Amino acid sequence: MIWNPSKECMDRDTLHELQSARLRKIVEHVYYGNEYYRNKMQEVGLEPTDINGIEDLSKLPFTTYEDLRATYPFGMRSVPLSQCVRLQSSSGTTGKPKIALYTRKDIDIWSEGVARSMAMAGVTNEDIVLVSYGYGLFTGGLGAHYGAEKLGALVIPMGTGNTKKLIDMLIDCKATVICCTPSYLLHIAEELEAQGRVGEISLKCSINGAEPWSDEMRQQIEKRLNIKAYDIYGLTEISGPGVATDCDFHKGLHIWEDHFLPEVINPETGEQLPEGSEGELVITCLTKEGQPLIRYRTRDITRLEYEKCECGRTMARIQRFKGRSDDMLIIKGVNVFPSQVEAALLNVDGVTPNYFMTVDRVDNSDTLEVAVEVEDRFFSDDMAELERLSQKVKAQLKSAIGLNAKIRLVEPNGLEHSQGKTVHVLDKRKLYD
Ligand code: DLL
Repeated sequence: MIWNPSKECMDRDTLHELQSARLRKIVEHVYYGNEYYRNKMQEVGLEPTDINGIEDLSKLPFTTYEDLRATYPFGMRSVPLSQCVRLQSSSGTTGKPKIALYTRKDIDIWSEGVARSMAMAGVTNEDIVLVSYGYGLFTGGLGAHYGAEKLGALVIPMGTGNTKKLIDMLIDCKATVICCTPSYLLHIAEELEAQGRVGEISLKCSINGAEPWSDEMRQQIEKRLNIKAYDIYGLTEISGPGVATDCDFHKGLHIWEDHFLPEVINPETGEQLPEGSEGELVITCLTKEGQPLIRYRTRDITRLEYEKCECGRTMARIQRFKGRSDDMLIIKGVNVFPSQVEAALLNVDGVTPNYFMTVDRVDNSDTLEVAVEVEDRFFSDDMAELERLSQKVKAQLKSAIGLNAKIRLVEPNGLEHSQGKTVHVLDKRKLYD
């Protein structure tokens, strides 16, 4: 089903006119509403009147995570806080999280994007949608929740953390749609298989995202649960889930271009690349009020396909992600920067900040092991002493990155100390096709 055909199937010339008009308006909005943006534009000698349409997009400076950090917590907003009704956030490189602020209209736009995405997967007001993304600061739970409610579906705000209870709710309440990360859904499938209860579910489809996954993983989910699985993409800074989703044809994720203007750049030079090239996805918010970002560098590497899709939609399609242009890892759906691990270790007396992370996927569940060097003066044969140190490191990491890591203490200087760039991460998962 197409939720908003007049927009989703718009002819591209009309779409470009709409995007140009919206770009002019949003540039004016941030210029007069946000001092930081005004300064950034003035530094490159730009006035809002220099932007006539999308052909002028590349004149505008990029927005990066560093800008969010420099203005933390509220300095990227373009309206007074009294007009904002929601804050969400996700992790940043060290210390400061990325914050997103929303007005009531922004929540509506966000919900519209998710509603379009869910409708694309065939969700209607007849459906019972179990949301098992995290609720709270993470955008997954509330984003999927509001989108499903907008469609009029019955929402079960399950959240994460209790697979046994989830399975009972899934079966007893006859949920027809499940929203969660793809790796968690495979874990649920395994549990259902172990309990011999796959035949008892009423699911018809799943809407999975928040982490990279391969086509092979989609096929596995579909086969094991006998459902259709759809890919949903988004990021906190731009709003959350529902920036783009794939349709029945699975030939890329349609991005809602009337709200989010995409371009692809060379991550090294920042140069805008011609249509169809692979590079870093950059998104400009065209309609947001609270904290619209201009030319935000997502760090996600992909390619855009502009040809009209067999489903009838004209909106460009994001092709399978090929990786990131920074070192962010997504472990159990949680964004983790290696630098956060280093910063956390600096808070523990007895270990050095040298570490080595090994990420793997065992039985469809992500695992993280962190090897940490014990300082010379703390190294001993006393196992109880070392166990206490290990627990301290574990707790510190849990509070820094929100994950339970397996800690492996190694002897002083037991890890590689490179003269050049030390490699701190081994990711054994096969995340990208
Ligand atoms: O992960 C928002 C979201 C929630 C999307 C639920 C989909 C479902 P962040 O925590 O800010 O937001 O992480 C954003 O996650 O830049 C990508 O690198 C990655 N990501 C999100 N969805 C996908 C996907 C949410 N479908 C970062 N495929 C993004 C691959 C994805 N990567």
